[in-house]
Amino acid sequence: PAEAPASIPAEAPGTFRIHATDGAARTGVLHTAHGPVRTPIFMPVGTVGSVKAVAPDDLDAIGAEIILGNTYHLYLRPGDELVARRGGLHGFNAWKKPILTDSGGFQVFSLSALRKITEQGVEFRSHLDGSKHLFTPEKVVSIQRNLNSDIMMVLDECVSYGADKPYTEKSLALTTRWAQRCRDAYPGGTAGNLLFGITQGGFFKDLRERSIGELTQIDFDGFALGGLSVGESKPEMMDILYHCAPLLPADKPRYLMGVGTPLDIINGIAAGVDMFDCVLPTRNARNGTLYTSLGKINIKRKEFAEDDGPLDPACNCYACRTFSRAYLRHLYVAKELLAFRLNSVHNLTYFLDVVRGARAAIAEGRFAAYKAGFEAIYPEEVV
Ligand code: PRF
Ligand code: ZN
Repeated sequence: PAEAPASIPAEAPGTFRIHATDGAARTGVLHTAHGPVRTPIFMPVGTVGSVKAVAPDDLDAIGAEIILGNTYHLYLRPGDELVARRGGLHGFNAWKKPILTDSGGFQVFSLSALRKITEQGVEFRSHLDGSKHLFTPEKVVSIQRNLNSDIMMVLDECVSYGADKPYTEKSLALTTRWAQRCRDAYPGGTAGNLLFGITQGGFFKDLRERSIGELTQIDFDGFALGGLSVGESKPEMMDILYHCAPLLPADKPRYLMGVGTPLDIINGIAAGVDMFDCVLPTRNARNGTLYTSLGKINIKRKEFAEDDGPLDPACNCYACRTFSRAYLRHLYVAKELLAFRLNSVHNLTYFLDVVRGARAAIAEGRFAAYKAGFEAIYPEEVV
């Protein structure tokens, strides 16, 4: 058996079929209004409606199946109603495959000033012009419907690392009430915008269990683990990840938000997670940090000045097929814009190869060996 075939017959949005399992790891297909997504999947981040430095034809060549957009950014600029008038985000940015949008709550907490959380929602000031706004659960669903997102996320509060138990407990209860209001604002239907719930609970296992228990009472199309990779140590993250992922419904897609390194993703898959997103491959590409089959390198180093070999001999991306390390180093050192594109194309290809390889390994019952291979490449990260 192999991973799901290249051509997958269309099914109703929200249909999630698991084709094979290996331990807790699973491989399958999630169907959306803009086509299928093979899982486990890595989703390149296109915060403002563009995956930085790469165009949709690059993304197609890389093999991206779904990208992220962000409610907070697109609402502030250019505005979700402007996007709606251009046929939603797909009509606006010309990416025709699935798009998942984060709800904006997380960005409000990380970017905007003067945020105030009440029962009603979260009040904040724009990081662009200081203007005042209110995100309610109903509002973020309405924005994501205007964007015509394939997978919408509920409004949640991502509790900061170090929050105490009483605060985390109150916060997760609010997150549950907001999740229910998001569901009530859009009971679902024929338009095909899926809605995922987000579980929270900080670093308290009993609160994590409570959040999962409450959220899974609501009829969502998938469930996310939020509030991880927020400054905790690797062992703390892995402890919560391996404890919580199996508690999420087995028949719905599971999404680990904002995670992570290649080894984090491999651990997520081992724990039973199906979807991942992170700015790491694109952000690192822009500062010269590149992932290869032999580990991470920084292309600016002098040792690559006359290295005529490919960036990664095991990679089949446009950058690796076409250019030498010496040329890629030159572009980077000369601050040429092409460096951003080529480095991003490569790093995204690497992350998509990680999940593509995982799908094949799960289908063939050799995921443990596949995981061990990554532990050998990234020994400093093994916990
Ligand atoms: N909530 C939302 N988006 C997120 C997170 C979260 O907890 C995280 C945590 N790593 C990343 N992105 N809505
Ligand atoms: Zn490459």
